[in-house]
Amino acid sequence: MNTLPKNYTYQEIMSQPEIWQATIDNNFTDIENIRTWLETPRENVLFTGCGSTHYLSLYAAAVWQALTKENTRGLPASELYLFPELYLTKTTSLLVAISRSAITSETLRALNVFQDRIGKNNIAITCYPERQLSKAAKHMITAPQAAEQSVVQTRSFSSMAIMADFLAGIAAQRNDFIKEITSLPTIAERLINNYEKVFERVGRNLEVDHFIFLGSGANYGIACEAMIKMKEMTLTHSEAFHFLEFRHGPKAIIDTNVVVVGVMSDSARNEEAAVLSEMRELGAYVIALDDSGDNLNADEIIPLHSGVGELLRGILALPLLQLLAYHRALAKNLDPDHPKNLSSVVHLG
Ligand code: F1P
Repeated sequence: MNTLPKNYTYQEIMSQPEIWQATIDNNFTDIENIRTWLETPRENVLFTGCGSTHYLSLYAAAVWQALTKENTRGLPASELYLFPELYLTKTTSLLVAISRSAITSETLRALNVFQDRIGKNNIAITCYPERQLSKAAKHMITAPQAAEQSVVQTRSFSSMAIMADFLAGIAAQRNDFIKEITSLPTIAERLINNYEKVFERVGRNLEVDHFIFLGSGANYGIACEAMIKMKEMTLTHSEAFHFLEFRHGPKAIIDTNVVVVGVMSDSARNEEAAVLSEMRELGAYVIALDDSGDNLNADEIIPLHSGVGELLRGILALPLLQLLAYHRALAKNLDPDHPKNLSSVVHLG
């Protein structure tokens, strides 16, 4: 182990395959019990969190709606407790509150407002089963082993995403989807072994000073998470967009100092590939994470060869996008465990 860097973040990123497996082993035998939590009919479903877990809520809500066909949205916890009338409806029937720490003030307040105004079903997804959010929620699904020492969420984010996908698979009675989730640890191990060097090389190139992460559909939440990892760990300007939205103005910043990373879907692959090709022609350094990797105009093509559907591809991209930020942090002599200005939890008075 003495070959590993001394910081926590690297070890936590690299441990994701085994931590995902532990998360699956600890939770995926509980299907029948969890099925009793998911009362029907459900009409409007909300996912919420803060920072990384807000972005996780965007991803999880997209997966839930794609599988269940229920009207589902993800939103920041601050929005839910400060402007409940904008988000709660007469038929809102479930809140899933996501928080690594289970003590973020905004998320606790959002759950409280939901329970007061809706009084319906709610589930916490977290790494700390013994803390406030877990105790206040009606149900919880947890991954204690995924918690980090680092301020930066890496394996906790991806493990909580796996638990959210598991819930969606149960809600939609999609055992095939749940089975696909169980294949993720082995695929991630292969991808990390095969491609860490690519993301280390790009991360260490300090002539780059701007990162753009593109993701559409369920991958937009993943693109947002990659963006915040780059910001938190490396203090570099980074942004996330839906693929085709990037053409509508933001592409003005494209130049040879910009890296564009695309997390590709199947549904919109052709349109997404066209955006990446255009940005490369404008001078950007383009990285495409795609299942086949065929016929793409990019500087780096990462064929995931996952064999899983597009709703799970973003989780497989996460360790590599975390490594991109991690290696850039080291190249900039920054401490990835303790990002400037940040703490692990935001407590409000
Ligand atoms: C939420 C959060 C993190 C962020 C930072 C501060 O934490 O905003 O997303 O990266 O660590 O806290 P949590 O509610 O998921 O514990």
